[in-house]
Amino acid sequence: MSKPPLTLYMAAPRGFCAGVDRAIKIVEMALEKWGAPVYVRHEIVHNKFVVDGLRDRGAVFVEELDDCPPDRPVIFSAHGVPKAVPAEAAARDMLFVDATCPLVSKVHIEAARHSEAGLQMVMIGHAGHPETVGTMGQLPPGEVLLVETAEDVATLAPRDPDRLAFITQTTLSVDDTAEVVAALKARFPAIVGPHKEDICYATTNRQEAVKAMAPKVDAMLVVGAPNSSNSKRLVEVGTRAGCGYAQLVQRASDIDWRALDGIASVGITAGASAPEILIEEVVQAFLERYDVTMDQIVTAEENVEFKVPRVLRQAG
Ligand code: 0CN
Ligand code: SF4
Repeated sequence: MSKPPLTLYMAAPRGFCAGVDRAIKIVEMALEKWGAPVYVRHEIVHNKFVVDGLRDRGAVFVEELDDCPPDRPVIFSAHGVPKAVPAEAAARDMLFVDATCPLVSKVHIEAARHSEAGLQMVMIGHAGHPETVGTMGQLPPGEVLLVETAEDVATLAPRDPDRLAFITQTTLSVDDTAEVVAALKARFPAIVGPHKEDICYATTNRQEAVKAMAPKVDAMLVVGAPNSSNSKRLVEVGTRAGCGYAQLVQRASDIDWRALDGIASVGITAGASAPEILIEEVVQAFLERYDVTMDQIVTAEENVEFKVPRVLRQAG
């Protein structure tokens, strides 16, 4: 039986960003330098495949510092940690390496700077997400007020409405965030914003590529994990940009082939924490079932790279 024809559009950029690449390298290099086990506080990046691979090599994933022995190295995940975490690790004399993405650290520094200037912070983010917990934890309780939606802005009760600044999680929807910022500016005209957006280049670029791709395809698959904020936003952006079927898949076995019955084109992208090998696995699954024509939707080129911390660059 001949295979049905299908055009596969690959979004570019997609997949790993510089912060994820660095964070994974940090765990790999720590395992090389100090041997197993190396402890990692929280999933180094939100991807089960990445985490399982590192666990096989001797990384131990825990949620809290209390779950780490005092005499083994501990790495903090790419999403960042509240200030109390490195402080506690230092107090216990633990060897720790911070894999917080430099673009998340940039937001931490911004928050501290605004706070020193006497401004109370409003953070736009998702409650309970580790990055939001980490960023809010840069300042004492009450100094950072959280808003998740434009509606939340109405209920904010700041100390002084004229002495406010806002910061955001790095992996939000660009369009939703613009709405929240507009609501903040409408209610608090004096509110101070970041010099350069807090939403990172990788989040922005992946959303742009999806917007360009969505109207061209019958269906869109986003390779990524259900706990990955930036990956979930890509599904939403795809749906809103007009794609009738947009789904998050962790790997090829998650694809609902019946839902794809009768389609002529599929767009594929991946969140910043999804490894290329899983994207290839998904493409391979299409090649097995369809007579595929490959195409690309390129909306940006990326050349960002971050160095690993010095302690890992020094010989062991
Ligand atoms: O999926 P991630 O590990 O994290 P979120 O998108 O949930 O924040 O991707 C890396 C992003 C960072 C920090
Ligand atoms: Fe850094 Fe953005 Fe990647 Fe998060 S998604 S690790 S903030 S570059």
